[in-house]
Amino acid sequence: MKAFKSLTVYSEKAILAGIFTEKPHDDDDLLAMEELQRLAETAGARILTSIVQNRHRPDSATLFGKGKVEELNALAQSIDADVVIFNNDLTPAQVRNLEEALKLKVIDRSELILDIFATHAQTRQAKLQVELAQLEYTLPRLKHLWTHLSKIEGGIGIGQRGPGEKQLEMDRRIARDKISKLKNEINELQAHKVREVTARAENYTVSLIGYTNAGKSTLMKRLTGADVLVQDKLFSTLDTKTHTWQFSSGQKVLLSDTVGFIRNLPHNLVASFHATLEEVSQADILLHVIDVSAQNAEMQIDSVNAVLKELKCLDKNILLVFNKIDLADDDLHLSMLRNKYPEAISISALSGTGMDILEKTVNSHMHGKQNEIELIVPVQNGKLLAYLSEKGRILSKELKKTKFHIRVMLGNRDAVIVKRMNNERSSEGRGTAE
Ligand SMILES: Nc1nc2c(ncn2[C@@H]2O[C@H](COP(=O)(O)OP(=O)(O)OP(=O)(O)O)[C@@H](O)[C@H]2O)c(=O)[nH]1
Ligand SMILES: [Mg+2]
Repeated sequence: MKAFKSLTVYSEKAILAGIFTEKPHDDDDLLAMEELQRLAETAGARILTSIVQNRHRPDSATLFGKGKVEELNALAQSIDADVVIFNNDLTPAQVRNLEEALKLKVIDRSELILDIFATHAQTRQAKLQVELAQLEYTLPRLKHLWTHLSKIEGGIGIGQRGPGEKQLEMDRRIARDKISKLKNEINELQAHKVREVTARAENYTVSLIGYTNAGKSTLMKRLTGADVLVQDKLFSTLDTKTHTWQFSSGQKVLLSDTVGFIRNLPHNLVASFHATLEEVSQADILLHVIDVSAQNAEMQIDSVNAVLKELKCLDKNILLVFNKIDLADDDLHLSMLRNKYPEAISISALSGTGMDILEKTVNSHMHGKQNEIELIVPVQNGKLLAYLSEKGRILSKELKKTKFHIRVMLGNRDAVIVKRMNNERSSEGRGTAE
């Protein structure tokens, strides 16, 4: 795949560009451009300036209108830019047309995010997942890259297959093979991780989720003492790390840190990180960490909920955690958020404020939703015993003659199921409930 252009914008001189389709554009548009700037800075680009256009319908060939492309061209030449980064998603044809018109590298927000993920990936699994996302992103674009090349080579006759076309087929096959290999390898790594976590299944699991830069890793560090990477950059954490969080009562739970979310997260990335995010769907409680000092905290909450919906996690036990309250000097904004989300817990992961309330709330949720049940189960009832160890937290298990005496913590629904399973057996004269 020689036709790949270099993705990285590290130390390149960049112009940020965006199109606002709403007239007049609102604060959210401006905040989106600010976010693009933070993303570009995180990727290491040197931002020279930005250019926006209000246009109800983006141009299908070049996104910007003709006049605006000319203006951008003149601007890029006068300040000697290396790359233009668009906030809007570009079609492969738009990228090609803009690159031809500007004689510059052009990338969109999704590519920029892929670039950041590629440079931040540390673990083998994160690296494989990023590679998968990049390949999935490039596969539909290969056609355009090779058609482009064939034209340069003099075009292809009707019914005749040019070198570009043959190469395209080969590249597609190579890319598809690579994609399925990567998927297999990622699934194997994830299965290994899940086995490790299941081995500790008697523990409760809590996952930290939230918009990128909300302070998840800072909270992880504060609660578990783990030495995790914290920085004022987007997407610092790309893989799940699990550490033990010990309550003041001595009780222990497993706490996982995860990759941050962002609005319009490129679909390829969500799909590629599915394995990592699966841990989120298996957690008993999700702590949704929110940076209340961000002006667009509500949009961030909605974006996180959109990803949770995609992961089918919205019906999970989710606690909202307002973080960075030490920074929230806009009382009005904070009280508006508190009115809207009265159940949220306010903390500062940095200073430690609110850790006791957070611990108490998690603790009461753990027990509030759980039931302690005692059962007498015949050793032959393998199905029920397997169900108990999968769904419950076994507190004690004692074999008396041919029956296990078990005390187990179970959620409401599982408690009903287990009692029914045990009653079915006892009606056959082989088991007894409580
Ligand atoms: N003032 C203040 N800063 C905080 C607080 N919590 C986190 N930060 C800062 O916010 C920035 C991001 O923190 P991280 O913990 O890396 O955020 P994250 O959610 O893990 O971010 P990603 O992994 O990049 O998605 C860092 O500069 C932290 O020092 C807080 O309670 N108060
Ligand atoms: Mg982090």
